[in-house]
Amino acid sequence: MRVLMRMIRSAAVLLVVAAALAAGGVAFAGLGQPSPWQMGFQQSAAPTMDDIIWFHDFVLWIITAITIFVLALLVMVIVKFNARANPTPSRTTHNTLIEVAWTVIPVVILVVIAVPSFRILFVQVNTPTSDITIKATGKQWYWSYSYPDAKFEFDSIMLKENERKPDQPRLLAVDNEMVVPVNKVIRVHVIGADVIHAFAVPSFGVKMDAIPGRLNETWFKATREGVYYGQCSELCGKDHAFMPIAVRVVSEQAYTAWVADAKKKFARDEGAPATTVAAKTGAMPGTSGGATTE
Ligand SMILES: [Cu+2]
Repeated sequence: MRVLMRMIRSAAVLLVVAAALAAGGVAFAGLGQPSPWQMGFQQSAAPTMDDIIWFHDFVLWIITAITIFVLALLVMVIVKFNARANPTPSRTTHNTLIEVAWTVIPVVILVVIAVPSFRILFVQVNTPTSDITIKATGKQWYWSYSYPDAKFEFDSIMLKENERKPDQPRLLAVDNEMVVPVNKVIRVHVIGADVIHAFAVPSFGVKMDAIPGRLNETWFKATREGVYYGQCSELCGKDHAFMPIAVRVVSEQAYTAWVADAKKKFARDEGAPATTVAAKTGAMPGTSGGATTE
């Protein structure tokens, strides 16, 4: 009995510590990038991610309640029905009421989880009328962004240690960020040029496979200006960890100015091949050429 009490006491202490850490995690969570000692998600900057965070917290409450309930039942069985406390066990084998209850209640719980889950899934899958379309192409090992309406395309390569400014995060900052205006629906067409990659930006709640020969679509609406980082999220070869995604969300005016600039900066001869950086990526850390597929 004393052992049991000690176990319950240490479980309670653990719960309090976990709750304190979880509450602190909200403060630790970075905007657009991970932060030291972060618990939970990165801060949301899009309605889709608000939904995901809400759903995560909602399911966490349900799981916690179920876990505590099952633990209480186990403790009850251990205490009340051990050989010493209950030397002559009952021979009962059926109880209709309990059997109906333990079938119906889990079904009700699953329905309660399924309804908001499907609602969020439908919102994610159906792109609303979009303001801008951008095509993100995953390549070994960098991303290319094409703005078909403005007719330019550019490559986005991770900055090496000596190229990075002090305020830019390691292994996430890139030379040319994808730029989008704030509060606009951005439709992202995602495709792979060589192997399967995945376009993922945690703060926007976006993750979509980039598959060669298949055009996938996702969308986001960034509601706060800033720089948001993501990473390729499909093992795609040896430099999988070195092809980050950086999205800069700016005001509408700043976006228009950037597009005008980018049209000149990324202008190219229509006859030239789509990508001209194959040689440049050869200089990535530890790269000596040779394709790896996953
Ligand atoms: Cu990749």
